[in-house]
Amino acid sequence: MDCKPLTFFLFLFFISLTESTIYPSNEVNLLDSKASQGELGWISSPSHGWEEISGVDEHYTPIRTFQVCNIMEYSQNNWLRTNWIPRKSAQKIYVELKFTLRDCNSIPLVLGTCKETFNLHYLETDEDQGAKFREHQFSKIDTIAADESFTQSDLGDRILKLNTEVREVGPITKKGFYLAFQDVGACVALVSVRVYFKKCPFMVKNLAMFPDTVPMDSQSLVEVRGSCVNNSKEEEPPKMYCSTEGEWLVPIGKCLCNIGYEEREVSCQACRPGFYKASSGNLACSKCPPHSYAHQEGSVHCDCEKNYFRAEGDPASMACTRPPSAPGNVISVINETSVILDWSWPADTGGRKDVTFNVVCKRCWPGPRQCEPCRGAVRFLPRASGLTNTTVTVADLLAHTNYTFEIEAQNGVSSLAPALRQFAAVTITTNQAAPSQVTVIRKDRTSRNSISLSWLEPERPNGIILDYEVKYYEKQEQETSYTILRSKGTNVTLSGLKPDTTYLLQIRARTAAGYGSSSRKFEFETSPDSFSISSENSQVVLIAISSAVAIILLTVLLYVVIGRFCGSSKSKHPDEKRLHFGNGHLRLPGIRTYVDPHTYEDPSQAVHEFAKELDASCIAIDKVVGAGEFGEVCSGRLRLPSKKEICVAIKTLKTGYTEKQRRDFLSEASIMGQFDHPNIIRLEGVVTRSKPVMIVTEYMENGSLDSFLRKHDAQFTVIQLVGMLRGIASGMKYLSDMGYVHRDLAARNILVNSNLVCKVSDFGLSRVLEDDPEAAYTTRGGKIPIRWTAPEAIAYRKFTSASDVWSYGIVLWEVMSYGERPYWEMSNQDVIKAVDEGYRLPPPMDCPAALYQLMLDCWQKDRNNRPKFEQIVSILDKLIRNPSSLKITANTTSRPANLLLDRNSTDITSFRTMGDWLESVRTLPCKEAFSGVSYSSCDTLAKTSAEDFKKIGVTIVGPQKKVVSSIKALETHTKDGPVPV
Ligand code: ACK
Repeated sequence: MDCKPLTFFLFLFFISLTESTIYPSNEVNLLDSKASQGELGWISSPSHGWEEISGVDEHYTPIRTFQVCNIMEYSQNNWLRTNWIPRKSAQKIYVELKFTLRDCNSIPLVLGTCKETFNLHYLETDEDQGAKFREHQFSKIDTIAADESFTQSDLGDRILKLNTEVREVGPITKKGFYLAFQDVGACVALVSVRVYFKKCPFMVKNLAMFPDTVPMDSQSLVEVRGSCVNNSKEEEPPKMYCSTEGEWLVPIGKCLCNIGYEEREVSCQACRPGFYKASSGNLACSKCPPHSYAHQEGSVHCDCEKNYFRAEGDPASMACTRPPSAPGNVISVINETSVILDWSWPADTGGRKDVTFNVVCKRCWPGPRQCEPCRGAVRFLPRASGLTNTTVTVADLLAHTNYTFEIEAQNGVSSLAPALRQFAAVTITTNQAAPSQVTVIRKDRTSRNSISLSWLEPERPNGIILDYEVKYYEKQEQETSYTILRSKGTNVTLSGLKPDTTYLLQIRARTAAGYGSSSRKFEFETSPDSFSISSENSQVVLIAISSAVAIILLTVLLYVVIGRFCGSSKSKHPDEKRLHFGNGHLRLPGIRTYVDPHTYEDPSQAVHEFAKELDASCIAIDKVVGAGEFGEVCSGRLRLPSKKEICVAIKTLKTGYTEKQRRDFLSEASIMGQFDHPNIIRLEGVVTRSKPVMIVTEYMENGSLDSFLRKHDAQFTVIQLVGMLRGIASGMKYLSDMGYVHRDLAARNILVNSNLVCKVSDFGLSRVLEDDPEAAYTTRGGKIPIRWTAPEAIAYRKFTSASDVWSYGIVLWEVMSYGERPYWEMSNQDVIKAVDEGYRLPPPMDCPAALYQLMLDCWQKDRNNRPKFEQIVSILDKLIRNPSSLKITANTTSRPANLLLDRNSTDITSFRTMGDWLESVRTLPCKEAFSGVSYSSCDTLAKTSAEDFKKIGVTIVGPQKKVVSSIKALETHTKDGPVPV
């Protein structure tokens, strides 16, 4: 029977069953029969055995198959040998056979011996042996049986079952090999033969590249080191194992993308512009944070925009930041020598949270850049720098001193941008403050009846210490009765004490600002009374006592004689004034001192201590006479129960006042209420318990002295004027004795009553700063009535009774010139400059030389050389008693006399007579009158430029004109006779 039709069928069915020819990536084909387009050219032996048949698959791709079906004959041994297959790098090969096999039972009338298997053989050789084929050289790999065979009915159903068998062969050591298929009587169609070996294919794992790797033939794995992809680096050496099955196993270690690169599709790619990557790792690149940029690819960081910075330690992911703006709204609350500074958070923190504040303290003087860092023990609470809160307390400043505080907000980038740093500044002037405590007291000597003590000045005197108050009492008396001593020095002897007694003692210092707090109580004991006389030494003791008595008597006698001889009525300790108090009350009258209401914790307590509370129903307001800083000033009447009605001036506090305004307003009463003198305006009382709050004083019919004099120009006799001046000096003496420094003594602050009695007025703590329209801000920030103020008070706020004396000299000038404005229209700056250079106001017209001399004495640069008020009073008294002394005038020409006098070249004190004075002035060359500007004649002075006038401190047009006109007058009068100065 011809078997061709059968093979035909086999083939027909076969093609429809062809599988896809996509192989796993880890399989490398050495032979694939399906891939062959033409004849395979395998050797078939015998030639009528295996037969090569061509066909097409479902895609019409030609394929080659071999089949054999010699089942009708006995003893079949048909061989089919492949071509030589190079081994390449294979160690173990795989043979995949696809075939169909006919079920012997399904074939009717089989004549031979039908088989359902065939054999697979191989032969290794180093070279192709061509057509030479010898069966015995081949080694059998296996007998191949079909898993699925087909029957005739399958053919009818057109279903053929394709078998796939795979056999491993190895290790192969020679360069190539052959495969051979031995048929021993089966009906088989070899549809495809594929020979391949396995490998672990190239792979990128964890950014490491692993090359193609052929596994070992044995069971062992091949360890393969990976290499990092471009732009990455090993974090841990990357490795993998290649299994015999061509699979990568157990990846270990990894590579990380370099900084500036991110992992993208198993490679490391540069960050795009606008992105950065600061650390290696497999993170993605990040977008540049605010206020930064990265123009380049592969950026490892973003640069900050202009004026933005990154502090050390700022992460690259943080926005660039800038220094904060200045703190705002600085508020200072001054309490004597401490100040609480408070400010608000800067409007712009620069984008950071680490904002802190630094406070710099500078002590300032007038003039440009006249500040220097605060030295000494200025204390900042909690500290000066690194403040996290918006407040600081600065303590232990000097009293009456100008300070500037610079508050800078800082953040982490401030140090990188010094040019952008900003600060807020506040200038303050400390108040006067009482001295600090006396802390060190030493016992120098003790006897039965006395103790000598000395002590150290308080650490912070806060001014000139006027005296010390020493208070002592017997310990057992429990302070019900005590004695007070005053001492100008820092030592004292307590005498008249009881022997063998314990005393307690406290000391406190006093300045113009009042008393400081008392020292702690020190305990001292007098020596015991050891003079008990025994019988055997009574004689010795008697002699000793008689000698002692004799010595004492002699001493007393000497003291009296010397005292008489010197004509001195002074006590042994002129500085000490002793007051005795019993049950806490004043026993003997002594010197009272002014108490600064500020030293009271509660200022309203001070008002009620020094001022009487009046019932508003006792006051009748008549009319408004003027306006003050706090409200209207009215005239009216006060009728107290069982007292005569009197005229009063009533100062009111306008409604809507703040607590501070109320305090400041009433502080005037607290001060005025402490004074009792005919030349000090008398306080009648205050109304604080009903509104409006009022201060009631005696009524002064003629109002303030300056306007009164202007109203009555040239209407008084010199004696009348001197009488007024004497009153003012007397009032001022009283104030200075009380330890009160007025600071704003000026004719406008003197009131005149109907009897022409002048009284000093205008007290109060803030008045000098706020109330006086004449007060001007100095460069140091304080407000000072420049024209009336002594240079040292302007320059460094040294306000003392001596500076009040300077002001008194100006009042003297105002009085003698009938209310002329001191220094006319010169600017404050020019006044300061001129006075500093030694120029002084000239004598007013018709001013008695003695009074002008007194003015000049009051205007001595060295305040120690100025007369005391006590001396002024006595000089004026002498002038009043001797009116002829007032006849010598300092000039005789008409007013105004506008030239300032140079004290260096014109000494008025040398003019004993009017003739002297006139002669001196007549011969005084202009260049001497104007030191610093050289003039050959008064002619040229009249033509002098403004620039030259500046040199002598005259800068504004008004005074310059006046000066020039006076110079012209000077020329004229020099020729004619009388000379204005
Ligand atoms: O120059 P005068 O009339 O006098 O205008 C002012 C005004 O009030 C504002 O201070 C006047 N004045 C102040 N105190 C008194 C007083 N005790 N007696 C009379 N007038 C006074 C001052």
